[in-house]
Amino acid sequence: MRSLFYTLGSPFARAIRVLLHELELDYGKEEELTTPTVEERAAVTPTLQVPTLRDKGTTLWESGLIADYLLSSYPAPERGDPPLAPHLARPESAWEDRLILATAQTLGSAATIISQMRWAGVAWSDNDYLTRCRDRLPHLLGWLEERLPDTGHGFFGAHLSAQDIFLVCHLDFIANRPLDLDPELEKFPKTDALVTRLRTRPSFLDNPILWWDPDVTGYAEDGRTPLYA
Ligand SMILES: N[C@@H](CCC(=O)N[C@@H](CS)C(=O)NCC(=O)O)C(=O)O
Repeated sequence: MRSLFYTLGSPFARAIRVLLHELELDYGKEEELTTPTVEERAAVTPTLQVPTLRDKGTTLWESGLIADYLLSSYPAPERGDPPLAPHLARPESAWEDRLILATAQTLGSAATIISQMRWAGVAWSDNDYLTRCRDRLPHLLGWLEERLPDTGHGFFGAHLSAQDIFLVCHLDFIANRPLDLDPELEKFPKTDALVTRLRTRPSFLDNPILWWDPDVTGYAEDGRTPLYA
């Protein structure tokens, strides 16, 4: 049985959940509400991180590799507007496509490091390394913006790419955490339009990113509205 280990808040895991939805693949939801112990995580993956996928007797971690595995192993349905691209990278631009994904993932790492440290009591503005992580954002977004063809399409033009999915998941994460981070998307109109479009796609609506701050104790019956003590 296929299963995915994830936390609700992880943007890396959300991208894999969106991709599984796009590929119309069922999976067991090993959802963690609290952080498991090191031993519990280590029993599943040496990275101690989510997402981790189990499929056909194999265990995989690192979200970009999981996306590559899923797109290489399962056919992309020719539904959706636009339909999902059948590969992680197009043969004619394999390295450029992989570089776009790696760059989106660097943006996700910068945001999640800032977030983890925020809850450990260190704001990005209090720490030189975290300030550098914050300073990466406009450079990464500027570079990615140049690779989008126009305000009506994602990185692959006529197809939805894993690159589109990861970038929007990382930007939605930033938008749903009180991290004092403003990606200033008005300066990146093609990226802004991509975020707006994907937010209404069924795979994104079915796997929402939830608002979270340390005082949130749970979510209302709608599964989205945060509850406070
Ligand atoms: N490079 C990893 C990053 C995954 C990651 O940072 N996951 C976070 C949640 S957003 C996590 O598990 N953090 C707990 C930890 O690092 O111990 C990937 O792409 O899967």
